[in-house]
Amino acid sequence: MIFSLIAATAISSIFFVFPEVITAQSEEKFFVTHSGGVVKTTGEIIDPLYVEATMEFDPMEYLRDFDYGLTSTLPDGTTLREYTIVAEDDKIMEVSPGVFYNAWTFNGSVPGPTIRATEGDTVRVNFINNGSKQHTMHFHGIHPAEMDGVFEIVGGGGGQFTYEFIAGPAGVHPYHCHVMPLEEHIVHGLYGVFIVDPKEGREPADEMVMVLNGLDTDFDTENNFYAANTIPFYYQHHPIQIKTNELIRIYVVNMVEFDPINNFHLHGNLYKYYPTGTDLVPSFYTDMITLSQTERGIMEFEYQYPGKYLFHAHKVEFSEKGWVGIFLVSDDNSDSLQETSPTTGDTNEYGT
Ligand SMILES: [Cu+2]
Repeated sequence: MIFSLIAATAISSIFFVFPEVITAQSEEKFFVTHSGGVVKTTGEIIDPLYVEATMEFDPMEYLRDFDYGLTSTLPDGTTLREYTIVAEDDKIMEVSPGVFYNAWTFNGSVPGPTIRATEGDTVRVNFINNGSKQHTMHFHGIHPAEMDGVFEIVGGGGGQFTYEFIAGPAGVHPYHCHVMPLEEHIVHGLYGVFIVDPKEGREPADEMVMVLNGLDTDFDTENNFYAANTIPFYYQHHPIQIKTNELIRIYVVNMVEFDPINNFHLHGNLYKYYPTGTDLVPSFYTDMITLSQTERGIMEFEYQYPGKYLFHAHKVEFSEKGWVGIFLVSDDNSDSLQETSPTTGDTNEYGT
């Protein structure tokens, strides 16, 4: 009896000493997470009991949210923009009911904030790694080697690094962690968008950011879901409201790993496309672009006719697994469409 009590105490103290060893409701499967914890699952999702921190993400807010940083003027008259970016890992996000995604985040979200500056500005990023693993920030664009975020590894638990460079060239660029294994650090969500506006600016428009992502929810190096801005089917259930005859500008970045290509098809319209956004003259007028890893660009269009239009991957597997959305176009002379609860995705007179 005493021995069994001692044994029970020993077993329970082992459990507390190694809290990563957690048993789910079923013993069908188990695997080792990236942080070394052993997790048992009932199927293809992580048991939420394992969760260290959950996270919320609002794709509608993210869509038009630009971080211009803390702005000041340098002695030479140019603009300094300062940003603070905090990396964390091992958060859990419920991307669809019952589907959990192990998210590693910049400033608590996937994607991280859209960092925006004008060509020639000095960008200073105060990077803090509050994760349990090593991380960095690697910006695409032009900068000195030591600002490339590859060899200057930033340790977890509060490691810091300051990235500073002149913003350029004008265009849309990704930023992402560049610690090995790179694929793992990217697919967990350590990426975001860096927009560099040309000095002369662009024509006023309703501007949006769409990051195309793949979600590997079961760690088998295949994507289980796809999305524009992380949540599968989000903009189908919550159509994006725009107006006729208004210029729409989308900064699109493909961050899908594992699958070699992605694409973007727009219904009932064509768009001007500026690959990488580096030229002020569009290269294509099309309704379909194909994007490989980190390939990106700027799309511009306006709708002539009001109504409901799909946009989605024409790789049908991707659209059927979440990469699909709707533009709800209202007549610029009337607000009639806006009065029909378009944000709920409920059926209305337009058949949403
Ligand atoms: Cu990383």
